[in-house]
Amino acid sequence: MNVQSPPEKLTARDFATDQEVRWCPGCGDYAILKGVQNTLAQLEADPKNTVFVSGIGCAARFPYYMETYGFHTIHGRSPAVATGVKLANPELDVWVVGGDGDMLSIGGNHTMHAIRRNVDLQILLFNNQIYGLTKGQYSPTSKIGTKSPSTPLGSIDNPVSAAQFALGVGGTFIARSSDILQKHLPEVLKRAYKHKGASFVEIFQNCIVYNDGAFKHFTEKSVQDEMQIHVEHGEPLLFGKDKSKGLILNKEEMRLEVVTLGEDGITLDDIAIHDETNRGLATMLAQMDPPDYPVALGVLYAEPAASYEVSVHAQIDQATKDGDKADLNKLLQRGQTWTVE
Ligand SMILES: Cc1ncc(C[n+]2csc(CCOP(=O)(O)OP(=O)(O)O)c2C)c(N)n1
Ligand code: SF4
Repeated sequence: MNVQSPPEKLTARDFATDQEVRWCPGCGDYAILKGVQNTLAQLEADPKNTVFVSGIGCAARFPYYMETYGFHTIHGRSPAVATGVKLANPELDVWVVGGDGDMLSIGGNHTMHAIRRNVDLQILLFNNQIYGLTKGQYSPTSKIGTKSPSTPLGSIDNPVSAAQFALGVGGTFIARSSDILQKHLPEVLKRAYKHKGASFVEIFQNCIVYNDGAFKHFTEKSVQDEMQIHVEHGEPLLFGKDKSKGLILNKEEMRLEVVTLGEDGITLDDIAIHDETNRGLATMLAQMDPPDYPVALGVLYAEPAASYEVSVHAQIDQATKDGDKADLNKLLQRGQTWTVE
């Protein structure tokens, strides 16, 4: 008698390839790679059904290191390739990985359309506020004043906020985490994976060589309690050591305000509750910046909506059922043609 043993559970290591990882020692990308591999193991994902698609950049080397299918495509075009993969094979889990330059500069247009169409992809944007691979030019997320080889006097462009961009183009899932939050990141990625539609996750990532410490004002241990707020649906927006601070909604000015519990008669009842289905609240959270506000991390916004590939296939099925048999000759002869004499 043949006794079938249950399939072995995969571990994070099973999602790692034998490729030599070519990131600088200490790069935040290593921690994100580990976080993604852990997440896939926890989700019991099937490597045969998983695809990583990337453009060009340091972050975009990601598919080489994942023991799954993968495409290393061209700069800024990964959302287009990933959309094609998902449309052709809707049963695949498709992840898109890229840097802030790849996804918001040359690829901004492609990222916008994947998000607004709500293609069922997990889009991971590694934001290091710089171009890493091409040696440290400023990027569309760089802060004003960033001195780089392409801005020796300091950049003068207003930076784009990745999360606000995704919210603005109608994204149905927008979340944020950081390379050093090894527990938080997999939780956010799991939520992204489960969301049907485009899940956009901005991951703050330290480029130790060209922009070291870009996020230390909210990620360093000494300040993280005061400068980070981890939002959770249905929970009060509390932060700080001992959760002694919170956010209230100033309804007259339509903005969030930082308060301290116990001061000026503020109690827990005054604190705003996070509602991840409220796009307005998510936008206010995405706008917050130190030193006046903490940085909001976690799922800022999530809303169920029809996923693009489902709608496309439903439309094709319907048209096939309802329509006449496709006849190319009839189409060509239908009259709207002319002859140049
Ligand atoms: C069409 C085209 N233009 C420019 C480049 C050069 N290039 C390669 S990666 C890159 C930017 C990388 O920065 P980012 O996307 O932020 O990723 P990181 O390297 O920081 O992870 C640029 C400009 C290219 N490869 N192709
Ligand atoms: S240049 Fe920066 S982003 Fe690229 S591998 Fe090195 S540390 Fe990482």
